[in-house]
This record gives sequence, structure tokens and C-alpha cells, in this order.
Amino acid sequence: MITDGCPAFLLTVGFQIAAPGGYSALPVDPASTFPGLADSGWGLLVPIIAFAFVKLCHRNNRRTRLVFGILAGNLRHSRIMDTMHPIIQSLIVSARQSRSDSDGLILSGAEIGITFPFTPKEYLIHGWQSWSLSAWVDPTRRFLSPRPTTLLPGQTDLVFAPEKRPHGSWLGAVDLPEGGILLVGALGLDAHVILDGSTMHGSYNSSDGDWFLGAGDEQVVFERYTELLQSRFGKGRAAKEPRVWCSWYSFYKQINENRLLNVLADLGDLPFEVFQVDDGWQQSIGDWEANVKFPSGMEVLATRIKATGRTAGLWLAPLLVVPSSALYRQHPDWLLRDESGRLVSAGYNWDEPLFTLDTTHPAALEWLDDLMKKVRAWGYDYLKLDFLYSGALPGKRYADMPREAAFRQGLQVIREALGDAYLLTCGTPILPSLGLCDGMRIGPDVSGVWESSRDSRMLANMATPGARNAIRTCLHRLWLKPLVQIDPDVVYFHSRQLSLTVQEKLLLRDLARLCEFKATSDLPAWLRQDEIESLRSFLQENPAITQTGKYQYVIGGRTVDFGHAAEMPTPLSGFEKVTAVFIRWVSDQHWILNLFGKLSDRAVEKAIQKNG
Ligand code: 9PG
Repeated sequence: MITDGCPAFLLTVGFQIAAPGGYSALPVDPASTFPGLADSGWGLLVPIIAFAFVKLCHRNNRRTRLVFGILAGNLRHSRIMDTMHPIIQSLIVSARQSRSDSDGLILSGAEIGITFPFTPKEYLIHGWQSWSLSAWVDPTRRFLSPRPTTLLPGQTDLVFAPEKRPHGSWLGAVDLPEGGILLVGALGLDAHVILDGSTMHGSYNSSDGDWFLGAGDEQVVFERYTELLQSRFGKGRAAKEPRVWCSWYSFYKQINENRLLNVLADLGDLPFEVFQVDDGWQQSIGDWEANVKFPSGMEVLATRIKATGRTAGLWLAPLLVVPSSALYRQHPDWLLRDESGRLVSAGYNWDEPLFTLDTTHPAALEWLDDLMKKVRAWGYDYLKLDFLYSGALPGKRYADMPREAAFRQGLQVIREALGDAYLLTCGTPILPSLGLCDGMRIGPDVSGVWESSRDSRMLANMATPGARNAIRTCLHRLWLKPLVQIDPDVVYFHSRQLSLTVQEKLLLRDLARLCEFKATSDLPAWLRQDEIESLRSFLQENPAITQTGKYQYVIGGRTVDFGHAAEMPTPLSGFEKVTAVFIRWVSDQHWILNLFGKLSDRAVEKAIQKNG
């Protein structure tokens, strides 16, 4: 522990001395390391004299800069002693280097360890990409690994999928006994945090990197973390969150030109800024030209949308390639492969296996650049780019670089080619997208059901579509708001074909109010007049919001409690465990996925026809 009179700089000096160029577990007890200095009162005077001396004598000498660094660290440490959370001083920290930060410490090291002298009740896991689970979980509870296996590349970071201990991408946190949290968050791209007993282990995959270690009020700690992230990666540029009509959650793949033009006309004066065409317009995943359902072509559609005063939006999954596409046949050399030359699986969807472009291949990058310029030239100024995680999957790339850096390089090319268009990333690795997109999907898809017990409990999969899954993960990603506009997915106003209760639909809307990102796929033809008016005021209003508890808010004067939605599903009973073995096996059969896909396509088509 660090006592009041003892400058915390000894922590810094301790790191320098205890671990010159290496790593060591260092009990943070400077008094025991330097007993004389600890109570000598020289803590401030020594560095001032030395500082002046060093500055005068050795301006450009490398060793001087090191000493200077330690002394400067000392001054800052001395000042923040009063504000640093006392818990920091009781930790055992292992890192190559440390320096103080306004709300904690900045640690450096490819591997770090933070051991705390208490037993946390909760641990914050943070998912790799938009759809991956983020939540506070009971660290003692062992979760089954998620199924179906074929979908996992598109739901979680596969590298860490076999990990049984609680873990998450880039960051981890525990609750403190007296309230507040202890957070360790990476400031680089390829990091992971695992909880092992009372130690949080952080590791960078490919190199050394920095970490923020902060303690205190959850909101304050995350605010500091986002400031640090912003200084490294930048932030989105868009001024105000858009209000979007998106075609996916009503029509799904069954869009066509007429259906969309009818909706466009029906939207009337509802205050949507963006009319976004989702999946279903393209010839194939990889062949981004209009299919037969859009006989006038995508440029004409954009012109019709813009004629209503709205921004034309378009969905693409630009990094994905399916075997039935011309792109797959024509450019097999652009695809990401593993060490043995086999194609890397990016999951399974559209009744086909998914593969991905190698975003370090110069010709693939040129193709991406052309594609983005093409859709801009068609007139689309809002792009929802989806399934982006595929660009960051492990593999052997044309240029040897860490997978997240390779992804970011691809996204950078996309960003530049899109110019001033609004870029919404979806299914995207979180940290590697920061600074390059305007909006980011921060949870899995919503759907008309609250929760599928089969998916979340039997298959232990909380990345599948469902209102509760979406709310849970989004609630644990609200901290991203200073960095990027956060899209929680659409809300519902209609009452057809939904099993959501009124309360559950309201909760989705309140989540959108927290995020300030408002979108729906509701067809005006499906809405009663009162529902139209509720939608209109939802889009127009800007209610005052205050947080009153961990998951409690006052929104426009109403108390809203998200607590139940944020909880993890209940464990399986003995009998359910037996059933789960069978269901987990069945879920891994491709024909089952295809069958479910066909059944749901048919149900959607029926609903559209029945409801006009
Ligand atoms: C279009 C949709 C919508 C939606 C996106 C994304 O197979 N899967 O694992 C899978 C995951 C997500 C998903 C579709 C399939 O949804 O989030 O808003 O654009 O793609 O296909």
C-alpha cells in the first residue's frame, strides 16, 4: 500500500528498477522498497532540483530522457495522490512499465497482471464485435461454449472461444467491495483480458502495448478510458444521430423495387432523414450490382429516395465473399487463407459458407475503393457496412501484420473512398473501427421475440437475434458514446407478428433514447393512426435523461429499469442439460440451419402478403 506521505512515484521507479526490460509481479509497497525515502519529506524537492539539473546539462541524451520521464512521473504522481482511488494502491500490478494518469495508471506490456485483495461479485466481459455478448457476469459461474459452431466466426472472437475462464476483448472489469469498478482497458488493437481467480490478465497478441487501469465510479472510469482511446484512434465526425428507416426488420430479404417505393411514399412527412435499403438488392455477396428484383437499378432508386428529401442509404457486406459469387471464381487469390492455404471460414449465412477478402492484398483494396466510389456515384450517402469482423479473422495475409491492423487498413481505404458519406459499421470489431466510422452497431439484431430459451440457455448463444440479447449487450456498450454514434438497432411500433409485450417494446424504445440513435423498419401500412403518432413523437422528441442506478434511468420524467433485461439467463436444470446435449448437436448440422432459413423466409413472405 502507499501511505499518504509517500509519493506514488516510487511505484514508477519500482517498475523501472524491478523490471528493467522485463516483467515482474511487483507488490505495490514502496515503503518496503525504499524505506528511507518514504518518510523523508524529500519526495518533491529531490525531483525539482534534479529536473533543473537534468534540463540544463543533458538535453538530448537518451538516458537523461529516461530519468526525466521518471521525475516528471513523480511530479504528476505527487499531485494525483489525493485523487487516485485507494484501491489502486492495494493492487499487485505486473507490467513492464507504469506511469500515472489523472484517474489511474497507464501500464505498458505485452502481458500485464492486476491482482486485487478482494473477491469480486461481478466481472465485465466485453464482446469482440457488434453482435458479441457484453455483460456483467458472475465470475464463479461456468458457461457452456456457444453453439452452433458454424456461426461462431460471426459471433465471437474464435481465438478465445475455447477459453473457459471469464474473458473479453480489450477490456475487463470487476466490481469493488465499496462500490464502483476496477477497469483494465487496452489502448491498442489486439488485446484480450482474462479473469483468473483474483487476477485480471491482459495480453497483446502480436506486440507490446499500453493499458489504462482505473478505479472508481463506473461512468467516470469509462469516461477517462474513452478520452484515452480518442487520443489514439480519433472519433466519428457526424454531428447528430440520424433517424433511419431500414428495410431489414419488416421485409428481411424479400425486398423489391415496388415494395420499397410504396414504403417511401407511405412514409409521408414522418421525420426520417435516411431511407436505408438493406440486404436483398444485390446479385450475390461479393457481386454488388442490382438483382432482378430491382429492374431500374440502384441509381434510379437512390434518385427516387433523394427526391423525397431523404438521404439514400444502402447495406453491403463488402469484405464477405460466398462461393456462388463471380468474385469468388474470379479472384480466389484475394481471399483470406490459413497457414496451409485453406480458405478461412467467416461463418455461414445465405445457405452458403462465408469467406473473406484479405484486406492487405493491394488488388482487393483497389476493388474495395472502386466499390465504395461506385455506390457513392449511384447516390447513396449513408452506408451500412456489415459482417466487417471477417476482415479481422486470423489467417496468413498478403502483408504480414496483426489481424486487427489488417482490418483497420481495409476500413481506412473504405473510409477514404466514401468521402463525406455517413458510415455505419455493423458486425464490426469494436476498437479497430473507432475513428473511422460515424455510427456503430453495438449489439446483436433485435427481433420480434424477447428471448429464445433454446438459443440463450441451451446453445449458450446470446449473439442471436432477440430483443433481450440486443438490450443486454447495448447497455454494456453505452460507454462508447463519446467516441462514435451508437446504434442499438431498430424499435417496433407495430403489433403484428410480434411476441414482444408492450413493456418490452417500450424498453427497446427507451434504449434507443439512451443511445439517441433512432431507427425502425415498421411499414406505415402496418401501423394504426395512434401508432403513427407515437412513432412521430419518438422521432422528434429529445427527452432529458439521468442515470439513477446501474441500470436505472429517468427518461423524460419516467423511471426506466433495464435491470431484468441486463441479467444473464438462468442456468439449465438437470433435465434441461440432457436435452441441451441433443439440441447442441442438432444445431451443428448445416441442413438444420438451411431448413430454419427457408422456414423463416416463407413466414416473412406470408406476413408481407397478408398484411399488404
Ligand atoms: C442483413 C442483416 C441486417 C442486420 C445485421 C445483419 O447469420 N448470422 O449470424 C447473421 C448475423 C447477423 C445478421 C444476419 C445474419 O444481421 O445485423 O441488421 O443488416 O445482417 O443480412
